[in-house]
Amino acid sequence: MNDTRHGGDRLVVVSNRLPVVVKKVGDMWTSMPGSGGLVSALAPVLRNRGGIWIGWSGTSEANPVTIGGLLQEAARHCGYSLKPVFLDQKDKDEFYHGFANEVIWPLFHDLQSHCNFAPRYWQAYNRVSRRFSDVIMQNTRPGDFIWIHDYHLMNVAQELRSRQVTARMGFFLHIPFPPPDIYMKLPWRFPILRALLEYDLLGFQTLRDRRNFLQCVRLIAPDLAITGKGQVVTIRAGSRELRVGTFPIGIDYQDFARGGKAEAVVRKARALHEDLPGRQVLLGVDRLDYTKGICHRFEAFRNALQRFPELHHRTTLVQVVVPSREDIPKYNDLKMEMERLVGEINGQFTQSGWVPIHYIFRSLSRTELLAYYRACEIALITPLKDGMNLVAKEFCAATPENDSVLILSEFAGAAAQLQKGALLVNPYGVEEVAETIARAIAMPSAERRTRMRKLKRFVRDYDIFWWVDSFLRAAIAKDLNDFPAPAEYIPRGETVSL
Ligand code: ADQ
Repeated sequence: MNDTRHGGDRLVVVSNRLPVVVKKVGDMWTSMPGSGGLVSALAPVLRNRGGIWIGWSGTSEANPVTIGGLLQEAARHCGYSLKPVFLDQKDKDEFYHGFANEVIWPLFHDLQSHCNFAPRYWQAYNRVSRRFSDVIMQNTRPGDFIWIHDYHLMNVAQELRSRQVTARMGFFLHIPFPPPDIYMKLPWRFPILRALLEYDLLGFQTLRDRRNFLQCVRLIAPDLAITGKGQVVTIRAGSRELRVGTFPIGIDYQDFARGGKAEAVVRKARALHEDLPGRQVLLGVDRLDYTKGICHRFEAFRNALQRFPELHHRTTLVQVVVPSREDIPKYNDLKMEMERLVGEINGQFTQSGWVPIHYIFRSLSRTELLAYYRACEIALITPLKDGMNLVAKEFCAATPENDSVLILSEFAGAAAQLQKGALLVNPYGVEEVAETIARAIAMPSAERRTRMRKLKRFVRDYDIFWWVDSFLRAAIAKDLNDFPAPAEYIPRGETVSL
């Protein structure tokens, strides 16, 4: 183990992807901010704490020297070091596209019919766990806290323990954990459960996910002692003891609340709404993914337009989709299906001066994203299943209090926290969602305000810093303040955000 520049123990974050991705633009390799919920949540937390983030750079083509140089440069701006794990094309195909995205992702979102249980994917999963473990061993020392994230890396603690690593290790699952009748379909169900039991702390988004996990554990080991109640319980497995908790992830509330009021955002939001005069605008913002329920949402909107003609000209759905995993055929099929539906619905209902669906397929800048949160009156967030869904929380933080409504799937983890202020729907119920859209559009201002106040309070009180502190306290009885920035990481001038 090396890197003993600083005294004290460090926070080491390990995730499949680094918060920056290395990409070729023209002839030049360059680094740019990563996207997705995990990066959005963790980047502000680690900033300027002198810790380490270990992960894949997102390319299997650039050479290690190029990647190393770009990451070193990016690290200067974010206040923690970035250590790359190198994956080759075979790993990318079989581990990332294969085991992660064709086995665990669909199964854990209850979509077993989307799974491909190819045995070579499991071999790749273990091979990549070893590769991550190599980099973790090279960059950590016994006093560090190693915090491993998400479904790509469930086996890593077991691999490290087999190499006698004694550092404390925590794991957080950002996606749902399925109920036993679904989980038990997984051909590698027992080794994965056993591997998870090697962590010192396991964190889930909701009580539902933790309950599902504990039910699966009881099936393989009925005599394990599970004690305690509340946010964190304890499992005793022989001489080992591990804690299992629920830690619903939050956002940097103040940053979104402030950002929503910034002058450039307010200006842009006004311009967006001027293009949609006299309308209540519905907003969907999602990564391209079949779990997000985008096609069901379009069908619900079509149903609303059919059954409530008074909505014509009075509402528009703005659907933003961020490109993601496009080289996986299922995702490309989804894109084509979405585009077909948008064309069909717009063809069916468009009239002079009114187009029902505005469809945007690209990543937005932060200013644009905030402007949409601010400009649109109703967020329509209807995943078929979602670990949490940060977009719901970001909308609540950035939108004005007086005039906004959140329609939220009851199968998003966020529903457990936001149920008192949001209108909850079953995303499979096209008619139910259509009626809820009509109800939201007709909702009086006073009710909107009461609901949105509750939502904002919840998102503010349980923000990303609360999440990190409660995880760290349960894991190592420390919080974020116990990881202060070493002098060389305190930035001079403005912090560049990743
Ligand atoms: P994701 O599936 O990526 O995260 P989500 O929680 O909604 O889903 O996060 C998406 C993030 O991407 C948000 O922070 C959002 O701001 C950003 N984003 C969305 N659209 C964008 C756009 N057009 N341009 C730029 N940025 C955009 C996974 C799990 C979730 C869980 C998170 C965190 O699937 O359930 O909430 O991790 O734990």
